[in-house]
Amino acid sequence: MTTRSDTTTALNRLLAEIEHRNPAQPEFHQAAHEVLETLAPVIAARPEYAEPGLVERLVEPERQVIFRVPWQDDQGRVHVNRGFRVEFNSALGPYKGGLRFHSSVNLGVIKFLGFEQIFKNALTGLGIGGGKGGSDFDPHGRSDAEVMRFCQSFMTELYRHIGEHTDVPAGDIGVGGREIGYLFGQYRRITNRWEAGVLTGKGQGWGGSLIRPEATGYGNVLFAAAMMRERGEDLEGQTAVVSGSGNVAIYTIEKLAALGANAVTCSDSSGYVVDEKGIDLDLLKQIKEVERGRVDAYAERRGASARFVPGGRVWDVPADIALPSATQNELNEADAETLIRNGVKAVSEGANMPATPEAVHLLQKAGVAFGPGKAANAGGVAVSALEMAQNHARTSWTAARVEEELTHIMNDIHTTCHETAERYEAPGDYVTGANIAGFERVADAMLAQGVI
Ligand code: NDP
Ligand code: 2IT
Repeated sequence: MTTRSDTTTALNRLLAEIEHRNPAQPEFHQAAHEVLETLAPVIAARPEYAEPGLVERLVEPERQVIFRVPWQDDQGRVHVNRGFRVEFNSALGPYKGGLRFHSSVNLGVIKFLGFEQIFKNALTGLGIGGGKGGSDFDPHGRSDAEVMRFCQSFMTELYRHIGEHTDVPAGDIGVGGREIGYLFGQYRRITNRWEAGVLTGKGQGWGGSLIRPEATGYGNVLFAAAMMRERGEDLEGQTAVVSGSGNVAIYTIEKLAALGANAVTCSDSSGYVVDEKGIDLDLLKQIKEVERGRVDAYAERRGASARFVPGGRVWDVPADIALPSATQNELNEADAETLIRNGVKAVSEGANMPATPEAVHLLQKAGVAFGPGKAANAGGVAVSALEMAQNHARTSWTAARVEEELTHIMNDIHTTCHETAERYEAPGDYVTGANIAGFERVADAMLAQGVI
């Protein structure tokens, strides 16, 4: 019989091996620690999960592709970026996950994101495996023509690795509707196939699903609302701090307003804006989605209620709930202390791994409801899977239908995480609930499919 302490010892040995075999990948180590540290109770309780090699297979990607992406800027200069696609696990369905274009991208970052994606996608219950890709290309300040040439070069290699039944990329940081359009065009040109289901986040009118742009932010607010309900409260009248000002942040702010809460901040890598009257979404969308500008322009144009704090941290602004929606490790221990001191009730992760392990620990210890990204931000990939379903059936659903499905999926994920945490004697611990529930689904499929 395997005891919990034997299991913990074995998992710790595996974590040391992961660090040794994957040097210089701190984000991947962090993600692996965060998941494996919560699995001992389920592995000890269900002996089939202690099968040698199961967890070892789970932490090793099925396939990792790294390629050169050469492209020419508007002055004719040649740039060489690096492209990645990590196909992590396909036990539940085709690899599924976004592409990130950001100067900080490297193999370790893509592996952390791909690893998280396995469990997130399992939690949706929609039959999708886990993968992630991207490039260290920085789209800031690049013209549309430069972005198009980059995307075309990127797809000229990526196309041979993806397909509607194989691997289905989508957007992430630096990849939105514009980039998905260029990528899809090049895929169609090279393959001579109208294969709508090969990418998600497509435009309306050529295979995109209504509500996909909104889905991650809307879903995170629905998850936060479910956590608040569990505490006997709702979002009505609550003040929220939101970081980021991209796709996830914008539709988080929109849904908060729809549910009667007030988001008073947004940010980008230059600093943050605090707006006492609440963020004016029309203005923010104009600056970020149309002009591709910086958040200080928001404060300049909004008038007296708003100010820009260069280089500051949104977590200094007092609020009832916090929704980090920019990037990994953007909310540290000191930020968690500030949030707790200011009386925060819930933190729900729109971004992937935005809170450091020390911050998560502090928040949970203080009794703050904490929604981990792999559960709270699963709405985006869930609606991507609904986009694939619509593409397959050559149909498109109404916005109301997609939103109804999204609401159902987010509530279901919340219930699953909540109940799983209770089952493993960690009531209210959504991190443990999400990790174990996602793990059970993937591990069961891997065991059934043999040693591959
Ligand atoms: P966008 O590119 O649309 O927006 C990213 C925002 O975060 C920008 O405001 C950007 O500011 C800011 N940001 C990015 N990197 C940093 C950094 N290193 N430091 C400070 N600010 C930063 O991306 P998304 O909104 O799509 O993604 C945001 C987060 O949500 C990511 O963690 C992503 O993985 C996650 N996510 C996204 C999903 C989706 O469907 N798009 C689904 C699930 C999770 P700046 O422009 O100055 O860089
Ligand atoms: O992190 C994520 O879940 C995403 N970037 C969305 C992935 C997707 O395939 O829609």
